[in-house]
Amino acid sequence: MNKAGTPSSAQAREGSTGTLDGGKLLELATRIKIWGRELGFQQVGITDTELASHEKLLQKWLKKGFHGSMEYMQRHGTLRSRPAELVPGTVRVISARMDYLTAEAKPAVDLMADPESALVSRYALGRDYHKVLRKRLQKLAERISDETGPFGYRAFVDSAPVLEKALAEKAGLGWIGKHSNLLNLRAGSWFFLGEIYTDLPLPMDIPAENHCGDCVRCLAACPTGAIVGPYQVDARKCISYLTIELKGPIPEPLRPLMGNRIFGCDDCQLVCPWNRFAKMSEEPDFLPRNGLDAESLVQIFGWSEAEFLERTRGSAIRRTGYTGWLRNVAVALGNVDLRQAAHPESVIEALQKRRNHSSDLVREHVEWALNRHNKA
Ligand code: B12
Ligand code: SF4
Ligand code: SF4
Repeated sequence: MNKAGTPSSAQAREGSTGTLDGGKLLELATRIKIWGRELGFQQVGITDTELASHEKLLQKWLKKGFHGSMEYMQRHGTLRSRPAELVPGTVRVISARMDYLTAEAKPAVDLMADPESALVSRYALGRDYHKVLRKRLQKLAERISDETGPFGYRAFVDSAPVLEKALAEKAGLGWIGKHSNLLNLRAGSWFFLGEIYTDLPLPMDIPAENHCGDCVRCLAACPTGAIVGPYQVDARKCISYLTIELKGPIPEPLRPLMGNRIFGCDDCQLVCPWNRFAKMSEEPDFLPRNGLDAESLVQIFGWSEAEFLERTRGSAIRRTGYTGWLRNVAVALGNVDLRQAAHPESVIEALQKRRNHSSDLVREHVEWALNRHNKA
């Protein structure tokens, strides 16, 4: 999800307060957490920059090629695992999480049971989280500087080479589960992460403990077997990667396993027992937009590029691009079981209408889908 280039766009101020004593820093850390909640974060924690063990695991992951075509995951060398190399002077990281599941969205399980409907992952139904969290982190940094005077900081939300989950785990926000998402004892895993790198030597929080125990539900539930071992996701098999990050054709053996998941995937989180404790977000920005939680595949396959751009304005879905979107929907249409479909003829018609699309990518996926229905 991170298309980070250089860490340039975050607001920055050089210099530091320098003279805060231990008592004042403790008081400041407490207030930062209160301000964070006032700004809509459910939890804020603080940690240092030491990530040596995670660095090794990241390197192993890269060596196995699990990042696939996400070249940005290896582009930055050790910057991702060494915060002070990315932003010189950083000694602490303020990590924050924000819940995104809303009660208003049509439940994912209902959409899964109806293969003619489009299943968009929960995180992408509302406004693009990068923008939402980044703005709030910026406000948090401004509140800190109102109190302390100018200090060195940079705010990130999946916008630079940052090991967000490892930092959040160390800052006590939750543990990295076997599905590799961060999850929390009282809040499950339906939340985003963002962080502020700072030169303020704030007191640190206690890292969260792992509570996965013997559970392997997420590994068993993954439709494509992308969780190749506990804590290890081979992104090349992950539906989230296939529908969002991958720009070319989706490998054919994986297509039938994708069902109606057209943007991202939530299966490993849906089965996680800790998500029973997930709290609903009251953040208006995360409310489903433009009916994206309840569209039919046939309907959205008919969208023109202008409609696609209109309906996904301000949404993370823009990331996949119009042809990527059509590619994904074509696969989902190919996966509809026509014997159980309420409108089997409209599925075939929709695909046939796209047979001559100008993009090779779209045409190839449409042919594949028609082939599955013996209509090629
Ligand atoms: C690349 C990426 C992806 C890739 C790869 C996923 C991955 N696991 O790395 C793809 C496209 C598949 C993806 C998918 C999703 N992503 Co994503 N993604 C990222 C990104 C940009 C980097 C993650 C990263 O550093 N990967 C590198 C690998 C090495 O990390 P890792 O798999 O977590 O491995 C760690 C541990 O598992 C452990 N480990 C690794 N191997 C081993 C082996 C053993 C034996 C052990 C014990 C431990 C261990 O150490 C590693 C280092 O800490 C982050 C944002 C960021 N900058 O951090 C968002 C981020 C992780 N994604 C996020 C989300 C929401 C998702 C999806 C849920 C979206 C969706 N619904 O489709 C899915 C979830 C899929 C999944 N099960 O991971 C959120 C997660 C929030 C949370 N609660 O954790 C993040 C943090 C973005 C954000 N700012 O909120 N994502
Ligand atoms: S997001 Fe879906 S495909 Fe990816 S690891 Fe989780 S269950 Fe598997
Ligand atoms: S499903 Fe089970 S193993 Fe997977 S993250 Fe949740 S608790 Fe851990």
